[in-house]
Amino acid sequence: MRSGKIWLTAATVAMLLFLAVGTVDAQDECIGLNRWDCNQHPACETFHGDPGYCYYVYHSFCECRALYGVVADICSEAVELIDGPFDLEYDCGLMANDYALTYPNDCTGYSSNGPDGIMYVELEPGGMVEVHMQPLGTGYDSSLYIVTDCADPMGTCVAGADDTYSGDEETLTFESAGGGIYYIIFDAYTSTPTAQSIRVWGDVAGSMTTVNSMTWGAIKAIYR
Ligand SMILES: [Ca+2]
Ligand SMILES: [Ca+2]
Repeated sequence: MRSGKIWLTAATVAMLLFLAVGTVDAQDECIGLNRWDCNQHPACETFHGDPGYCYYVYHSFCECRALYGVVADICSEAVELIDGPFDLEYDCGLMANDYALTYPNDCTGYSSNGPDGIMYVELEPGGMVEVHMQPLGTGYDSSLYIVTDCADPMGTCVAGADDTYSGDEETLTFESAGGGIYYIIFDAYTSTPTAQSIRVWGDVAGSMTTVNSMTWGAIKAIYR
């Protein structure tokens, strides 16, 4: 007489795994990962298109995000830049004036009442970011600066550039002595510049977040 045991064949196991994985939201699966397994995890491949990224956020968890290609309107929605070059465009006509320096100041020297777009980096001590900004039309005088607290741009600006005229490129390089989170603000001197595409590009070195191919098992193996 057969017992009441359920015999799991390979096909049954595969089906159970499919059902289990298939019902897990990609975002939930990503958040459950150890930080070392965040980047480019397949859980997110369909979450943000191709490619999808499981993205390490701050010190404690992962989440699915599009890695590049997005300049946010406000700091709380900013996408992080990590090590390596970036090069993208955004439409300044979609941005509002959320952050502004006043004249005079020690950051860019000038006011920045134009519509602003935001990205951020989290740097290790000694980490660096190089940023360029170029309007792809006329009637836009760029203002480029980096702050640690978006609620106080004037008081927390660590680097800024408004050295050129309308239509020209602004360039900024910043090295963080102690590390931390830095918001890069792409702004304009004029409060109502001509709506147009803005190209922003540069390079990051020494980001706290890296595309890391090392698995948790490999890390544990180091200490065995
Ligand atoms: Ca502004
Ligand atoms: Ca804005």
